[in-house]
Amino acid sequence: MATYINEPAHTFNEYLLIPGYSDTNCIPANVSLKTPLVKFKKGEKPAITLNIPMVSAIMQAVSGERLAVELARNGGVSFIYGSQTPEEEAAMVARVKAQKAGFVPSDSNLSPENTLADVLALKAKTGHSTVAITDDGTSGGKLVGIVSSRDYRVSRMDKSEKVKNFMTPLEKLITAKYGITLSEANDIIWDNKINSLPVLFEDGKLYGFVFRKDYDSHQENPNEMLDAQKRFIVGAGINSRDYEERVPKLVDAGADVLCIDSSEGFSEWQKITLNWIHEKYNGKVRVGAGNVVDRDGFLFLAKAGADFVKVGIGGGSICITRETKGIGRGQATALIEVCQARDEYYKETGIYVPVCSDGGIVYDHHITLALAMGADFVMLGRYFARFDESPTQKRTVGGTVVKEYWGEGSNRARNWGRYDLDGSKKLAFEEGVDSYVPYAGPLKENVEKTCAKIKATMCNCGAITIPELQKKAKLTLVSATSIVEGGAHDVIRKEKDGSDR
Ligand code: RVP
Repeated sequence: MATYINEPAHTFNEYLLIPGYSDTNCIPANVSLKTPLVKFKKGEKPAITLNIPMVSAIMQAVSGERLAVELARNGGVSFIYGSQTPEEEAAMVARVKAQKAGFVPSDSNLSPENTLADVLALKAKTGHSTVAITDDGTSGGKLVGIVSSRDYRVSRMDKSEKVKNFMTPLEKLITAKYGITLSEANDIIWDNKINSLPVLFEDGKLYGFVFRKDYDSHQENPNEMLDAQKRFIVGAGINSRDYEERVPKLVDAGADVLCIDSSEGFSEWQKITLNWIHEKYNGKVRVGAGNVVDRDGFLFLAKAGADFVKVGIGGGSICITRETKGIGRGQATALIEVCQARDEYYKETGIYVPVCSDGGIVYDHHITLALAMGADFVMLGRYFARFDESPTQKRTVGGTVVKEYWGEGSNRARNWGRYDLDGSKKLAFEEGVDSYVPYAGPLKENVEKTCAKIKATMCNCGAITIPELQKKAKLTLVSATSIVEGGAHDVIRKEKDGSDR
C-alpha cells in the first residue's frame, strides 16, 4: 500500500515569525549574515563561507557572467547555467575569474582603423567610456592607444574620423607591467591623477585595466566574495549526463564550486556523478546536489558525499512540474523536514551539510522564514532576473518595464540535462514557462534593501547570526484570513509598492 502523509504541505506564505526578546546588542549593525556554502566537520571551518545567504539560480535567464560578478561583489555566489555547451559554460566561468578584483579585462576594444562612429556605438553598447585601441582591435592585441571621452567632441568632429587621428597614443600614456600589485597600481593612479591604468604584458599586449572607480568600488563592497588570488568566487551548474566532459573544463576555468542541477535529485545518477568527481579530484572539488523534498532524499545525497543539498520541487515561479507530473511538496514543509534530517546527521556524524532552499521566494521576508526554518542559504531565480545585471532583455509591455524570465524546463531553454530521465538528451514535455518579471533596477541596491529587512527581522527575533536565528526562531502557521489581515486592508491605497516582489 502507498504511504500517505496526511498533514498538508505548507508554503512560506503560510508562516510568520513571532518576535523574541531582543537585548540592546540586537541592532542591524551587529548582525552577520555569514553562512556556510559547503560542508565542514565539527570544529572546522567551511572551505567557502557566503557573506550573504543568497545564491543565484542555475538558469539561462539569471546566472550569466555579469550577474555573477555583481553578486560576488555583494557577498553571494552565482551558479553559471549549465544549459549551454561545456566550452561555452567554461568560457563564462573563465571570464568571471578574469575579473580579478581591481584588474579588469578590457571589454571595449577597437583598432586604429575604426571610426568615431564605431567608438560611439561601442560606448552605447557597453556603457564604458574608455576604449582600448589595439593593433588587431581585440582585448588581447598590442596596445597602441586609448580613446576616452576627453579625446573627441561629437559636435565638432566627423563621425567617419579614424580613431588613429584622435586617440591618445601609447607614448603619451602611463602604463604598468603585468605582475604589478593592485596597491602599486592604485598608487600610480593617484600619483598621476589618471582614471585608468592599462596593464601590459612584456610584449606590449594588453592584460587589462585598473580603474580609479574600482578602487572606490572595493572600499564600497566590503562583502566581496574573493578567492585567495582576489578573483571573484563563482559556481557552475552541471548535470549527471555529460559530467566527465564538462567538469574538467569548469575546474580548469576556475569554478570554485559546482552543483548538480536536477529537478529531482534522489537518484542513483547523482550518486554516480558525486563519486566520479570526488574520486577524480580527491574531494577537493566541491559539489552540491539536489533537488530533494524529504528526509530520505537528504540522507541519500549527504551519504553520497554532497557538499550541500538543495531543497525544492515545483515551487519555482516559472515551474509547472507539480501540474505536469504531479510531484513536489510545499516548500516550507519540505525545508523543515530536510533541515531536521540535516541536524540529526550532524549530531551522528559531526559533518554539517548546508541546506539550500531553492525556489518559491516571493517576498523578501520569505528568505528570513527559510533561514529561520533551518536553510543555510537560498537560491533565487525570479528575484535576480529582475535586475540590470541579469542576461535578458529589458522591454516595455503594456506600459510596464519588464525583463524576460523563462524556466529551464521550458521549450525556450530546453535544458534536457536537468529534466531528461533516460539519457535521450531531449525534453519530452515542458515543465516550465516563458514569462516577464517587473524590472527592478540594479542588483546592489535591491540586495542591500533585502539584507536590511532580513537583519531587522533577525533583531526582532533576538538573533544576530543565522545559527542563532535557527535556534531561537518561533514560527506560527497562519490562517487564510490572517494573511488578508497582514496586507493593507480596509483602506483605499493611493499607490501600490511592488518593490520587493
Ligand atoms: P524562483 O526563484 O521561484 O523563480 O525559482 C527558481 C528555481 O526554479 C530554480 O532554481 C530551479 O530550481 C527551478 N526551475 C528552473 N526552471 C524551472 C522550470 O522550468 N520548471 N524550474
